Amino acid sequence: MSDAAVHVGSGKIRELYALDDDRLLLVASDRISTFDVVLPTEIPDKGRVLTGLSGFWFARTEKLVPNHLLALREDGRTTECRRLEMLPIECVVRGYLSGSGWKDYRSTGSVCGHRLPAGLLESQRLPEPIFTPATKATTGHDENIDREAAAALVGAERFAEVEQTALELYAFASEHALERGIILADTKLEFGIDPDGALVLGDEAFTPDSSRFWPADEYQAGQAPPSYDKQFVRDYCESLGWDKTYPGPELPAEVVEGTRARYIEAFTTLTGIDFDAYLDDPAVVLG
Ligand code: Q0Z
Repeated sequence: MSDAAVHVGSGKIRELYALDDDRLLLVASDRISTFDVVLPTEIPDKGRVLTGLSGFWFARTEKLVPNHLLALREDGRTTECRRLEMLPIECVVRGYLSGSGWKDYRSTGSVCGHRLPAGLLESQRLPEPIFTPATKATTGHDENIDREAAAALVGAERFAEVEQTALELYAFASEHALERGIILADTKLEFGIDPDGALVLGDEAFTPDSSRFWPADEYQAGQAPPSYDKQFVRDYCESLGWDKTYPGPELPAEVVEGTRARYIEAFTTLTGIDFDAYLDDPAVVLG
């Protein structure tokens, strides 16, 4: 990384640096979280898999919406990006009923103001994908909000634009994934505005950390599907009887190796690109 880069933000998994007034570096670590706790053991190459996947999706969706990607660095885990004015909402699209969407549906019959048919099961595919914005919580969990609340935060015109764009992006990526045996149950997108006022896709895109990936061949409505990437970690943590509060447990080598293999399998399955080719030259995902 450039010596001049100034650290400007930390997520649980990623770090953000400013290169100059117009450019940021987004660095994906190999940290992994489960049940909202970052574990003390890393998954080698996880940050490279997620960076490569985001780059792949950015390159393939740039006709739908411009994005912040400027370049992938040789380390495979660092994205150079345009610095944007980020919108103050998380742009979630759900094609299936899971997580907070399922919880909200069970208690109210609606998700973010979308009235849904009665009798839906956990994990069931929705009649059509829905845009379910959330506020960005500085601590704790994002809070689902309805379209009126989201429009109040970004303006009615911008709201209509991000809703339409997020639904188009989800349709594209979920169809691509399903053709390769992966259900993209839902996803969280973040958008910003460039100096010309144009909407730009930022952050990460359609990674297993920003989306629920489910193996299509094991999918069944009415049960919580296994996570494509984190199931070994969850199963191991459940087997310990850990109370899911900090600190989390160390992972044994076989759980680390199995999980690493799943991340790399997701990369290869979705991109059709050999992961070693990505390590050799990260720009292969942009072609
Ligand atoms: C992304 C985040 C991370 C902590 C700000 N292109 C952009 N322009 C302006 N701001 C951002 C971006 Cl991506 C931006 N985040 C999320 C990422 C660590 C927080 F790596 N915050």
